[in-house]
Amino acid sequence: MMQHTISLAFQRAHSLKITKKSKLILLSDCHRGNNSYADDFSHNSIIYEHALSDYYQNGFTYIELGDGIELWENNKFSEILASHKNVFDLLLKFHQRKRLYLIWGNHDMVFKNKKNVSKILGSYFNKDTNKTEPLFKDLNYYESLELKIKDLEKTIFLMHGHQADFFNYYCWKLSRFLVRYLWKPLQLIGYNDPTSPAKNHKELIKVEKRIKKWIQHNKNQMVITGHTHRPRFPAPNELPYFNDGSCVHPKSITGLEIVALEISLIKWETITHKDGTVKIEKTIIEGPSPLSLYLKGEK
Ligand SMILES: [Mn+2]
Repeated sequence: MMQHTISLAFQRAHSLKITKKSKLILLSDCHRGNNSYADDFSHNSIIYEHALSDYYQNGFTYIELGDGIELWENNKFSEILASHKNVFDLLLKFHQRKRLYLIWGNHDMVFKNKKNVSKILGSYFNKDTNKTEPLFKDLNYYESLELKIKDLEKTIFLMHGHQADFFNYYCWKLSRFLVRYLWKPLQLIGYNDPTSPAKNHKELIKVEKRIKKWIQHNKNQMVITGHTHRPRFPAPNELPYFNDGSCVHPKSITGLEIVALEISLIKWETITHKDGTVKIEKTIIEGPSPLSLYLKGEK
């Protein structure tokens, strides 16, 4: 059944042409919250903001593979916006320069409905001026994207990944209810949500297996997702399933960069130097590997 759900996401994918000159950064699973005890993003927000501003200055296009905004634990976007204003200002700059592509995940699945996108993100109430002011105007939210490279038949398919996760795709409203009223309070005393692949290893393996099975049945289609929070970077002879990890690792964020048609898995973290200074630094964990290695063979 989930094989069909993945296929639907593939059919509905919005296509995006990329060239040798394109510079893309793929991040996901930020789960930006309201800075409360349950806001998993807040401890990494400084690292994230630095990385994002570096990508902005270097001309990158930002693609977020879902679960960017934590709308399960929070009812009010205004509180999330106020908690992470600098980050949203940066995202707005990407949007204004047409370098922002957002994909919805299970935690922000309300954006599947276009009306909710403009209702929640289109404007905000500015307390300083006492007026409602525009925010993300004409913003699109996608279920999936397909990156197309000139002269290459094969493409790269991007989605959040909960399309391979029955409970989190079809029962997301029940999941949201349980997170809000059961798992969030239980998180305080150390219990983790058993239905979340990000918090449960068995669920994670099941999701990865279903995506790999879909790849096998779909002519070795290259797929990039988030959702499980586990970074994946296959060797060219393995099934082409990539995962960008998340922005809520305990002390770092991970992502996938595509530059000059090569892909790398990168990590941004704070590093303490011998003289006691702390710096935010980027390391390349895997790659860069030419995309063409993963896009070989018949279509
Ligand atoms: Mn997710």
